[in-house]
This record gives sequence, C-alpha cells and structure tokens, in this order.
Amino acid sequence: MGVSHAPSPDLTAPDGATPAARSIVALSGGVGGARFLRGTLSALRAGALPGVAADASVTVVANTADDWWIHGLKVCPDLDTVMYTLGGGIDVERGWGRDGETWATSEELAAYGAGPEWFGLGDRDIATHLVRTQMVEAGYPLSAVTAALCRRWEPDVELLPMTDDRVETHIAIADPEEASGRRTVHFQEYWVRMRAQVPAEAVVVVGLDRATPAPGVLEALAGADLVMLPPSNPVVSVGTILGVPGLREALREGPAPVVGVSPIIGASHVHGMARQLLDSLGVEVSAGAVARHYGARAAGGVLDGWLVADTDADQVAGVEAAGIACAAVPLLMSDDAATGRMAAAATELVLR
Ligand code: FO1
Repeated sequence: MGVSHAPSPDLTAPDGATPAARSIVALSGGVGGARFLRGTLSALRAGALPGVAADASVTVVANTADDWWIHGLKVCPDLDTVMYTLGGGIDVERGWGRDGETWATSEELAAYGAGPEWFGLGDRDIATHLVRTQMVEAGYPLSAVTAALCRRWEPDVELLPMTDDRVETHIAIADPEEASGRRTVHFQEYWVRMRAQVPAEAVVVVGLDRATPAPGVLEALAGADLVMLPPSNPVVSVGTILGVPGLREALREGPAPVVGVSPIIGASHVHGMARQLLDSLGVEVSAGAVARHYGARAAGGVLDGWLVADTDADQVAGVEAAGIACAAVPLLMSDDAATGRMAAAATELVLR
C-alpha cells in the first residue's frame, strides 16, 4: 500500500516569502535511491521538509540501464526496487525483490541446469516480470507498463523509466585469454556474480546515445520546483539517467534548484559499488570529488546544493569553492526518520 497523505497545511505564503515547492522530481537508482525516497516521502507527508508543501507531487525518474532479459523475462531492477520499496512490498533485509519470497521456480530452473544460477528470481517477483514481459511484447512502452504495475503498488509517486528505449550498461574487465586483453560483461554479471571485485576498465552504456527521455520526464523537469539526486551511484545510476540525450540540459536549464546527497562517506560508498566505478572514470573517491564531477549548475553542471556526511565536514569548503552550496550532516539511512532528516537538510540547503 502507498504512504497515506497527511492533511494539507495552509500553503499561503506570507508576503514576500517564497511559495512552498509543490512539485519534486528525483533521479533514482535502486536500493539506496529507494531507501532515500521512502524516508523523504514520510518526512514530506508529515510536513517536515522545509520549503516544501506536504501535498507536493513527487516524480521519480528511475535508471533502466541495469535492466536485462533473463529466462525470457524483462527484469527492471531499479524500477521494481523503487516500486516495491515505496509500495510496501520490498524485502527490507535484501533491499531488492519481494517480501515473503519463495524460490521454487529458480530451484526448478537450476535442476534443469538452466542458468545463470547466480541471479535469483523469486516466485513472487516473477509475476511482476511476467506481466511486464507480456505487456512489452504486446507493444506497450515501458513507461505505460510501469504505470500499470504501479496501479497495484500505489507508491505515492509517479514512477517513470528514464527512457522507453533499450539501454544496457556493460562493464569492460581485463581478460588475458581474449586477444584484445579485455571483455565486457552485463552490469548484472559484474555486480551480482563478480560482486564488483574485479577492476572495471570502462563502463559502456549500450544504446544510451540514441535513447530519448520517456514520456513525462522532460515535462516533469520543466515543471519542477525542486530536483533531488538521492545517494545513488553517480556513474551507473544517476550518471546514466543524466546521459539520456536532452535530460542533463533539461535539468541544467530548468526552473528548479537541484540538490544531491553524497553516496560516498569517507573514501568509500555506503552501498553498492560507486568506488570501483568512480575509479574507472578517474574520479577521486570522495564526497567533494563526486560533487565536482556533477559540477555547479552555474558553471555548466547540474548541482545547486550538495550534502556530505558530518564526518566529511572538511569537504565543504572545496564544494563551495566549486560554486555549489554545501552542508555536512549525518547521512546514514538507518531508518525513515534519520533519512527524513537528511531530506530536510537537503531542502533547507536550496529552498530557504
Ligand atoms: N542482487 C543480487 O545481489 N543477487 C541477485 O540474485 C539479484 C536478483 C535480482 C532479481 C530481480 C531484481 O529486481 C533485482 C535483483 N538483484 C539481485 C538486485 C540488482 O542486481 C541490483 O541491486 C541492482 O541492479 C543495482 O541497482
């Protein structure tokens, strides 16, 4: 079930005050982004985000470059992780897939030797992929399919794929047995089978240069009062969303301030594999370097504000020197209340 709306507060701005933001857009990856969004929504609906109306609409543009086809099914991990997390159907421990899951289908497939065994599809989750695959094969675009799936989950946001086009992240790794000395693997193989333990030599996002934003994405950015970048991977999550032609420009030239939350605390990521992939781009692994990688909106980048962890307070001056407002606050998403306080610090930074 979706998060219920709190009663709307009086939204009349006092004379001279900036009216409360009524329309938020977030660009999200999977587990980290979804957790951030759940805490943000609970603070938002409680009227606890400075400068934001409690009944503001939220549009989530999700990364689809982790998507792949497996056992004839189209699987969209980041869309599903956001949908299940905000709709109350996620396995909270794992952070992906359905709660109360069983694995009979995967066990049967393994008994046939029908791999890959390293990628687990739960029985409940498979129902989502069956519905999606049937609709995609009947000709519906991914955005329409996502809207149909969300009618069940009511995530309290409009969930949009970044594009309806097929886009897939592949990672180049060293392989001395290949004549070229390297081979590429699908992002899921790199992440799930290899656990990102092998250095990534390059990230290749197949189809990204020809993709177009899904219906509603540019419109949402043009009408936004605030854009949030959750602490998702800056290379393979937010980076691929920003790589959809036209999307970065819409963010840069849009009316809304853009505030992001660092996925890096100290010299490593909190969740996922940002460290390995930043290395592959030659970007230093620090909260300040990720902010400078995104760049200040005033200098052709995408950020107006950036939150770093309280333990990274020494990074603030360098981020501000790059033209980005910056604050150091606790960034661990231990529960929705702590995450909501992070979101409040983010809106405070750019809306007040
Ligand atoms: N992550 C794993 O670590 N192991 C899995 O077997 C696995 C299966 C899986 C199935 C459906 C789905 O939507 C997500 C799944 N994930 C699994 C998570 C996923 O690989 C990644 O966390 C994301 O792609 C990164 O955002």
